[in-house]
This record gives sequence, structure tokens and C-alpha cells, in this order.
Amino acid sequence: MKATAKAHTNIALIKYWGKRDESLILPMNNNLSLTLDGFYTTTSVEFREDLTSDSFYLNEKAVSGKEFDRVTTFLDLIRSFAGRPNFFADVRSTNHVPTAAGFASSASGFAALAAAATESLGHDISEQELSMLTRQGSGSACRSIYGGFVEWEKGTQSDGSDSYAVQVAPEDHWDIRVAAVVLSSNTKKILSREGMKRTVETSAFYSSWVDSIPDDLEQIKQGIKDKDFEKVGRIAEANCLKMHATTLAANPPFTYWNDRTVAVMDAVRNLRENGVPAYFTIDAGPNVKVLYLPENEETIKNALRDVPGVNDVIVSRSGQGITYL
Ligand code: 2P0
Repeated sequence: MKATAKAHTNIALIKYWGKRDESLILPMNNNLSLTLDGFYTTTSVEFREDLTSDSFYLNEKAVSGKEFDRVTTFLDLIRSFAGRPNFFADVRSTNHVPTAAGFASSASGFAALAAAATESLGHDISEQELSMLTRQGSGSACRSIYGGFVEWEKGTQSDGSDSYAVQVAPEDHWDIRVAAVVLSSNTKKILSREGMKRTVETSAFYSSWVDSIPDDLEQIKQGIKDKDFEKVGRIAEANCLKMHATTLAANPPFTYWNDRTVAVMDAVRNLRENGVPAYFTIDAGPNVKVLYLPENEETIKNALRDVPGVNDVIVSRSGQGITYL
């Protein structure tokens, strides 16, 4: 049976940074994100008895090499989970995640793939099980199963059976927005997988990062519940800065920022000094995402577009979880 699913990407407000198990993809720390309606992947999967191998098309082009291997390895997991080890699949994905905006398409990509693949096999699966499976494709993808604010529980079991995402507040709880600031040049030199591994293994600041998480999470969840924008923004921005500080203390040290990243951070601080509430967050690349409230949308867009080196500003609202088309 052919099945199609749509998943949105998400932005972490409390970052996932470091694994306690690299093959099962188990994180060192609980983390929390907002699912975004502006960026998504739709994927169709058809498992068929007559196929002798998998095929994967992304934006209508056949994919091979490492990217293809990552998809078939993930399909192996789903085949074995569903008790259908000998079924192969035709996979067709369309990404609506502009690479230039600095969002990893792996989050929406693996979430949509997991949902469509399990549906195609006719396998009845809970959202919790789906999140757990998705996690093993890409960690941050397990949060994209749900809409709104989502926490990924790190769990304590060595087999990963208690490491999955849970919804903290649905997408209609609060109209908080995110502007993705597209910079003029942004080669990502160190992949997040490699960057977090190096940081866990060598950064003098890594244990402080992990120790600081429970308090950040408790406070941000209270802020989300109370719709306290300044509290949520302040904690998210500080959490981002702490994550990036761990990379500066790694060996060899590295940073994801460039001069344009720092210029956008300054612009956000200037907005705040002028009475416009706005906070930034940055992932494993130079692009900046800015949190703001709907009434300030025009001011935020204009101020960010005026920063030298900024090519575009793409705005997004809180988005929904997995949907089947
Ligand atoms: C996050 N990032 O919480 C953090 C913040 C990057 C910085 O999740 O190795 O692509 O597939 O589990 O999920 C990026 O890492 O890594 C990420 P894997 P993933 O969004």
C-alpha cells in the first residue's frame, strides 16, 4: 500500500547537544523545540512484494551514495520493527525546507519517512513508538512527530525504550513566531553529528552544559505555560549561547558563527534596547533564527533585512505534527 505523510521541521529552544549512545541516538540531555509551519517534507512510501531493492527520489531526483544508505538503513529498522524483513520500498520525498535558511531537512525528512513507511506496511503504531523509531534516523526528528512545543526525554534505559518526544503545548496554545534569517554565504564546515561528538569528548565546558539543562527546562516550560515571552526568549537565547560556548572549549576548538551571525545577534539586541522584544537562537551553522510576537512582525522583518549580509528573512508560525495525506 502506498502511504504519504507530511512532517514539519522544528527549532530547538533548549538544544540537543551530545549523545550518550551514538548508534541508538540517545541524547545526553532533555531538549525542547517548537515545530514550525513554514518548513516541511512530504514523503510517499510504497512497500511492494515485487521490488528487489529500495529506491529513493528527493525532489524528483534519484538519490545514491551516503544519503541513500542512510535511508535504506532506516528502512531496515522499520522493516524489522514491522516484521517484514523482505519487503522493499519506493520512496519519494519533496522537501519544502530551503537549504539556505539553515534548517536541517533531516528533522522533517526522517519524521515524514518514518510515518509514511510504517503506514505503508499497515503497521499500527502509537505516536510514542513512532517518535522512538524516528529518533534512530535523526535525533531532532523525533520532536517533529508532534506540533507546538515538544520535549525529547533523554530517558535512562540503555536500549532507548524511554527516549522519545512528548508534546508540552499544542500549536494553538500560543502564537509565537520565528524568523529564519538567510545569510549571504554559509558553508557549514562541521556537521552537527561530528561537532557534538567532539564537544562531548573534549570540551572543558561540556559537563557544565549538561548540569545547566534541568533548570533551563523547568523555567522555559513554566514560561510557555504562562505565555511569558520574555522569559521564554531569555532562556532560549542563553541556552543557545551556552551550547555554542562548549564548541569554543573543544579540542580542537571550533565555532559555527561568522561575522554575519554576530551582526544579526547585535541587531536583535538593538531591537530589545529599543523596546521590541526579540531573542535569537542558532543551531549547528551560521544562520540565526529570531523569536518574536505577531504584533512586531513588520518591525522585526525590516530590522533584520537591513543588516548587511542578510539575503532574506522567512517567517514561520507554530506548526502541527505528523499528518497523513
Ligand atoms: C537541536 N541540533 O536540538 C540541535 C541544536 C543542532 C544544534 O539536533 O546526529 O541532525 O542525526 O541525531 O538531530 C542537529 O542534530 O543529529 C540538532 P543526529 P541532528 O536541534
